[in-house]
Amino acid sequence: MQIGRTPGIGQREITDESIYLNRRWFLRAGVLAASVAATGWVYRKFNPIVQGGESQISGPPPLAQIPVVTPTTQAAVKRATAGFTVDEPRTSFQDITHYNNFYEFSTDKESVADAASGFITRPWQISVGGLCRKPGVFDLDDLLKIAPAEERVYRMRCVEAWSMVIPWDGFSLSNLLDRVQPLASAKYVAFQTLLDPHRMPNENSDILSWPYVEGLRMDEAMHPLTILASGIYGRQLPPQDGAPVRLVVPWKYGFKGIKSIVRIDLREDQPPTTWSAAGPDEYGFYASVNPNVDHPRWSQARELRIGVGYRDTLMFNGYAEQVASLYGNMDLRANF
Ligand SMILES: Nc1nc2c(c(=O)[nH]1)N[C@H]1C(S)=C(S)[C@@H](COP(=O)(O)O)O[C@H]1N2
Ligand SMILES: [Mo]
Repeated sequence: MQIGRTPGIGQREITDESIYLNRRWFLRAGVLAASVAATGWVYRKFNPIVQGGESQISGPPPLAQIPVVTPTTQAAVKRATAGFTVDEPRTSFQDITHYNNFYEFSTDKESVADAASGFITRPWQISVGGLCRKPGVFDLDDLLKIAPAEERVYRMRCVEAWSMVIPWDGFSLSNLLDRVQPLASAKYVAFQTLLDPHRMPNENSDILSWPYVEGLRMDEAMHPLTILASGIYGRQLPPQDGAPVRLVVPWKYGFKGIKSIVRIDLREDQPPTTWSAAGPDEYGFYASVNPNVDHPRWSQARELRIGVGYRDTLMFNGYAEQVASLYGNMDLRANF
């Protein structure tokens, strides 16, 4: 790891989703204006061979079919996608893929990449079941087709007080959950990593109990910020980062982001989680990033941003605006 190194990737390369969206709306508004002002001219200019009759090349849709862009719809889009990207330098691909926690392979962060390099993740299946109308076993390729992958640039804050900014590719977990049609009795979602000591050598040890398991409350699981990630920087997720599919919940400590998922279950009761079973006084079920609630052995007020330096930790890791309402009447100290 190169702590304190100047960030390899500068501000210039950060795409601000809100700018992107505004640009898209602007382009649509432009099409609208052009079709009002000069429909015939625009299309004749770009499709010069089309001269009357039934065109093979379709012209502009009738005005009535073009959604009218109002300030209200722009605001709705902004609200829905708030938090999908962050205006902070992205951690380098090298650091994201060579400073990892994945205890099934190694407890030494800088050795995980090597230890996991031969991990084969095809074929791969994920079973989704429990309290739902349409349980199923998904082949990886079918699962990845449930929704198009989007880039989500999230802060990642490990409970150990280091952090990164990672451009994930993935889609909201809600897409998958909607597909299996949860029953009203489903209040929690449980996740499980592969159990295969031949392929995950540390599963032969008892440093943790295996398989690694995690869980979310249903509303947390359905929140648009919660994603299943299958890529980083537009490339397939490397084994050390949780190939082929892992969970990312950006307002919670990194250990909630369970890797190499094989099973998802909807249930009525709060599921057990690996780290809170290993250290119930140190790691809670909720594990929302909170600078005001220290870990028993260290402060959570600050963090080391890998490749950048120390900085203050933000409430809900900077996603308070999006998620604080999920915890309106909860004591965050008791439910750490
Ligand atoms: N199955 C599994 N998932 C896991 C872990 C693990 O050891 N096993 N470590 C967690 C921890 S503590 C963190 S901080 C993140 C690290 O993700 P990264 O290595 O991709 O940065 O993965 C989480 N998911
Ligand atoms: Mo972590």
